[in-house]
Amino acid sequence: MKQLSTKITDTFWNNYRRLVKDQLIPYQWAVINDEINVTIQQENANTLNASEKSHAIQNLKIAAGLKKGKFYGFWFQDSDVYKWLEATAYALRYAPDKELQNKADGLINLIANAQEADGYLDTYFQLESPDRKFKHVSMSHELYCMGHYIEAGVAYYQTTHNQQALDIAIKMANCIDHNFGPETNKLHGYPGHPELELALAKLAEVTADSRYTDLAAYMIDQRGTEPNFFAQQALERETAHISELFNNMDPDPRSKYFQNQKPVRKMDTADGHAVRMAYLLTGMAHVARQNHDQTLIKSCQRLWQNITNKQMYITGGIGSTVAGEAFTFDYDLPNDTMYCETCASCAMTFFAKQMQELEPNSEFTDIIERELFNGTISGMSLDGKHFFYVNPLEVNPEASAKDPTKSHVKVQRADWFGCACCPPNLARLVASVDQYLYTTTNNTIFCDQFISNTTSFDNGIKIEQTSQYPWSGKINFTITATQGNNPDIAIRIPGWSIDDYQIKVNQQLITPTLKNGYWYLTDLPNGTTNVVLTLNMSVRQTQANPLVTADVGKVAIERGPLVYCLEEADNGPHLAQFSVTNQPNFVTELDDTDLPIKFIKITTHGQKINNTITDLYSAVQKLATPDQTLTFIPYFAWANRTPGEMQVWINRA
Ligand code: FUB
Ligand code: ZN
Repeated sequence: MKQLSTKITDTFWNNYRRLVKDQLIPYQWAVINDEINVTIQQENANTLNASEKSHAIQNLKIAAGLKKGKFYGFWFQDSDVYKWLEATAYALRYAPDKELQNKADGLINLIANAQEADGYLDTYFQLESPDRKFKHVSMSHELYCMGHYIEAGVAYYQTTHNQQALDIAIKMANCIDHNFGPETNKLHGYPGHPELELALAKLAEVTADSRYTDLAAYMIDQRGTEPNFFAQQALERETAHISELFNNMDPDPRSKYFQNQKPVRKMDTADGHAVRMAYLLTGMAHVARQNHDQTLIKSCQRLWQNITNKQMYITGGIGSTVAGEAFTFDYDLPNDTMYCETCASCAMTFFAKQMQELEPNSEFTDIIERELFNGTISGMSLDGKHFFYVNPLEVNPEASAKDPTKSHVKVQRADWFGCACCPPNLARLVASVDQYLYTTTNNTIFCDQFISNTTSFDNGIKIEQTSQYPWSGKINFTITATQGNNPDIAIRIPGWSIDDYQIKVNQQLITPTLKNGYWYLTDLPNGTTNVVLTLNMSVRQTQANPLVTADVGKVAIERGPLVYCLEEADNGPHLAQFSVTNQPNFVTELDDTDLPIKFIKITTHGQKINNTITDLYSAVQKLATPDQTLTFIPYFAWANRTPGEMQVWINRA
């Protein structure tokens, strides 16, 4: 069974999709074409200097022989262009735009001209280092960039039937297949930054050519084996005294950073660079499904459990440290030094979707919801013009300014970044959010997300979903069936409402039973069936496992799918001195400030330490904690007003 067409009618998501189409896509186009002056932010005090402009399209023009000049910018910047193209492909589905499509067609033509005859395309190596192609794959990002093109080419072809877009992708994949693989005359390598694997799995589906799945499967299993490919290439460089741009950034070849410490099937914990890990897992889950590979599925499940039960922030963020933008160890979830890259939350969404496709279960779609409504969209300002790379759960502006270990924790979103991976990643996710609403199997349609839409399926089923989600928990489903032999309709009951929800079918209250977190409507008759799901939208206080030292004695405030936070703009400074009382009286009301999105804020009475002490240390004494109104706003909406402190986890009185 297939989802044919989806029209999103949702106020909340249509606003984000409009921002992507009307702000982000044109803005990024101007950036990659060097048409506007933007302030390009350096990621943190220790990284490469920010570039002053993108030069990404110019690099392609030079590679295509249309311009003279040298390569400029981040060496994996081609991927920015490809992510722009992918986001555009999705946006054109909900907002057809001839002018934009013409731009994208022209870009594809340029990419085709920049691509070499054998299918290779990476402007850094073509322009700077043609004799070093595929010689330093741990850090070169050639396979990462080409993976991003393959994803974009597939998406653009699916939207517009532009054959050239797909042909470039096929030529590229064939080039990689020609160079990498188990045969003795090929490189026994795999990407330093996983991405290609998941792209090849997509290409295999659209071309119905299993060679691409085989190549992805080979790379997945070759990773972490001995003789270690990255170590071999490092030795070759050393022997030939070759030093490259990224030599001094290259971690140990067998390091967890690259997920190259052992074969993936032997991994029990998610380690290393968080985006790399989550992209790798996305590819693994997709390839495991294509190959019916049970042990690979088991590995995905094990690593899924490890991340979501022990290494994920309540916002859906992953990556506990800036050092290597990486996972650290179980339950290590510091709130003010973490990384939680926007890309990592996007990547977790991709991974969760692939897990859901393997075997539908609300544990996956609950996480997609957590990511969609919290850790991903926090990466963009409410006006769609500024972006976070790092998404903290606690911020003190003075610490960010003066503590070098917190220089990556920004208080305000940036115009753009030297390493601009995050904004276009978010753009492609938001523009393709319709792909996360349903999962179909042979006999069941799973309603995964509560985002108002009208969707038709290839067996004559039409589902119209309407709600004021995430503000209201009442969701209406109007299901129309015409062909008989109708599938089951399974509706997710979110984990946060599992103890209190109500379902009415054609106005009749029913007593539901759940399977894997879904309620099944069976024996669907032809005609129209109305289902109303009512979820419990009471404000929740959530605690973390006591092994999370950063959160001991603290609570987070949640309502529906949203995580809330305290901001200085509402509450004044020194948020660490605030606490929620034992019996808070939560009140929800519409925020009346003139921010571009209207949201529900939460207030309650709480306490704040009355700090009358002047000594740094003094004998213990009970400090007065007068009542104080606490105001919480949705986490995604923080940092849209005067910069100040922010905190998700708050003391319990
Ligand atoms: O290496 C390419 C991208 O740059 C990664 O995905 C991000 O984490 C950033 O390091
Ligand atoms: Zn990123």
